[in-house]
Amino acid sequence: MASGGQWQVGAVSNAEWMGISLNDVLAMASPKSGIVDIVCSGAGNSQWSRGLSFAKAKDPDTMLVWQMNGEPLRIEQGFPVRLLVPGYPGVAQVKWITNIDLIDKLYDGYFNTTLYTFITADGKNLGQLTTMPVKSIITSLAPNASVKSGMQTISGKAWSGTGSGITKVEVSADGGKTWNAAKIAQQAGQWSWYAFEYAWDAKDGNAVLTSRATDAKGNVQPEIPPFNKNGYQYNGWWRVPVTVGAQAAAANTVAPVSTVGATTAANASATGGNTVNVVEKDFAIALDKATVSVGSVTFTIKNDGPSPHNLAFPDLKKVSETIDAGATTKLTVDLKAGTYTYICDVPGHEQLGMKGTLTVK
Ligand SMILES: [Cu+2]
Repeated sequence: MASGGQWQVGAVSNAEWMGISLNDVLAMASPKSGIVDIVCSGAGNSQWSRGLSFAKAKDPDTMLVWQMNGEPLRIEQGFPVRLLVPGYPGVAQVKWITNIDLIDKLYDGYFNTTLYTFITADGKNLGQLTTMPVKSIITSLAPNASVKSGMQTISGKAWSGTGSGITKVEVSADGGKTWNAAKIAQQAGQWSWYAFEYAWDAKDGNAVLTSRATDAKGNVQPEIPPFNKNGYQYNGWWRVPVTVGAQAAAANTVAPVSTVGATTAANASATGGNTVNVVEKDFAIALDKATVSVGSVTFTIKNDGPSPHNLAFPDLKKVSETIDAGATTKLTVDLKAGTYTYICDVPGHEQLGMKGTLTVK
């Protein structure tokens, strides 16, 4: 698991800001030619500074702001003045600004070169996070919801860090095999999120709802984006499996899973030698045994999908190393009696259905 906040499907908000174009402030300093980055420093608990390209700094929509939604910024929001870089991730929005330096090379600070960078599966650093990719999610239904059959409105939000605006949102009820145009119901400018709606005629049975947004630059939300180790800027299709109509009642009768292993003396007489073969695919995990004996259990995990996966037992804080596509690895866990959930720990994958349960007795 990557360290830091576990954002799951992410976090986004919209607000109305008051401030001044950073460009107008920079112009007062009469910058010399050859400026590459500006470095904004903030008065946090520890020294915080992050570089921003001079080009983005001069974008008229990049601002120094002191009000949000008509109120002065609160301390935790960056009072008295913070940076607002539309379309960029939170790390670019430096709070409590104390000074701005203009430099003639790329800034080599920790938050530009080490953290908040894209790291490939084999450890290569592809550089800092900048523009957020086009993304959408369905918000009107949670995964595994039960719904009545018939016409209903599916709704959600779409946005793009390019600031070009969202031109199209499509909704699929079959996990992405076929797509239908959704209606843009509301937006508040090209940097805002766009609310979308889709009138769905739900038929009895199982369905997998998902959405796909396209921005005015022609970027289309991918099914699975390129992997990076910290899961930054994940924008793959958000899948919402639902049960429709008569089958919904039956689906509801599945008992909730207990995830707490009972503490017993049974461990002292652990049988050992348990092995479980695991196959991970997009987007499912299969174990060849649903039940194992108490004691040391070794999982042989094969990744049969096109992207990296992990096997994780969140209740135990046990996570396998990252398993690249086509690779096999082992994970040994000491298990007490109980029922355990297992998931893929790569951001978003558990939500995509990569989870299950294992009984130990
Ligand atoms: Cu996975």
